[in-house]
Amino acid sequence: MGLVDRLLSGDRRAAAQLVTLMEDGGPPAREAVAALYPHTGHAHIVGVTGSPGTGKSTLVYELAKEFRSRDKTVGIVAVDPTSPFSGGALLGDRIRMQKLSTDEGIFIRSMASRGQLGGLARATGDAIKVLDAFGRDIVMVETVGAGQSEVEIARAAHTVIVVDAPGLGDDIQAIKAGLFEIADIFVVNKADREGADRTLLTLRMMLDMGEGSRERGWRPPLVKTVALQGEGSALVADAVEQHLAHLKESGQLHIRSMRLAEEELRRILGQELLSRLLDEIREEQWEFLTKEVAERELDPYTAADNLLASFFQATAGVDERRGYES
Ligand SMILES: Nc1nc2c(ncn2[C@@H]2O[C@H](COP(=O)(O)OP(=O)(O)OP(=O)(O)O)[C@@H](O)[C@H]2O)c(=O)[nH]1
Ligand SMILES: [Mg+2]
Repeated sequence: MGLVDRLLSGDRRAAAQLVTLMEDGGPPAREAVAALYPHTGHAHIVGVTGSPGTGKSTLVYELAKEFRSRDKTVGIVAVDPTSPFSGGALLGDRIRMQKLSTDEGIFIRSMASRGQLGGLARATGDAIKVLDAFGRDIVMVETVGAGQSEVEIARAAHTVIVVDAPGLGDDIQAIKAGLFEIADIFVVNKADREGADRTLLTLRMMLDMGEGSRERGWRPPLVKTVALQGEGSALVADAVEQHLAHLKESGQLHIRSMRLAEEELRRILGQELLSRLLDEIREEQWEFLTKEVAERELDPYTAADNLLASFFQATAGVDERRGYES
């Protein structure tokens, strides 16, 4: 049986192998995506993002337990799970993950960020497809909300939870970086710490000023949690379910799916075009144009135009030849 068939029959090892395949990318990954894609589109994708160390992993762990108690199966993709900021958290993550992984209804996987152009967003998007096809009801994606590709990953979810916490210095600072706008649910974690109410108030004020709230008819709820004690995680799970219900009832689930499909298609098209174009350019031509630009003989836009023109000429030539053959 092939990997994808094994995945569809519920084989966890196949799921793990497929995620690895997605990390590696290339033609085998594309073939696998083509085979499993018709089986996706059923999971509720939940992005969990926020500044480093706010308690995202701890909350994801608690949410996973909560959803399991509601008879939902859970997949977790943690992107670059430990930032240098919270240092020792990795061990805690490992222990938590181990506890969870004895439950067949939970599948956890962390993604290595490989740093190639667009690679992380692609690999994570494809890993989510694996867990979706695997039949998980909910797929949570944890990413640190710093950097464009992480925000992009979080945005590619049906429901986005932004986790904030007191004691991160400037509260507004903590939720800048484009995070406020993408939140469907705000969690103020570490409510046991001083300053939690002030963090909550700041967020509420920003919401009242009409910032954020990306969809009509949905005001992002603010939920206080002490994830470390599991306090408030049921309320967050409620909010996640309410948001999905809202997306369905308002017809926005369809709109959002269309938007996500379009964004993914654009991203893939851009990468494909670029890599094919770079393949097509002859070494001498590349060196020549680089030198021209460096020496101010040619501006970079005109150089890029030249490259594009010769690329399309070359590919048009290929099509013509094909046309003659057939
Ligand atoms: N006091 C308190 N500490 C918490 C709470 N939730 C998490 N922590 C602690 O905060 C630290 C960071 O928690 P993580 O869950 O690893 O945070 P994270 O956002 O996943 O961190 P990164 O993935 O590294 O960005 C850990 O030491 C947790 O034990 C909470 O509700 N209260
Ligand atoms: Mg984490």
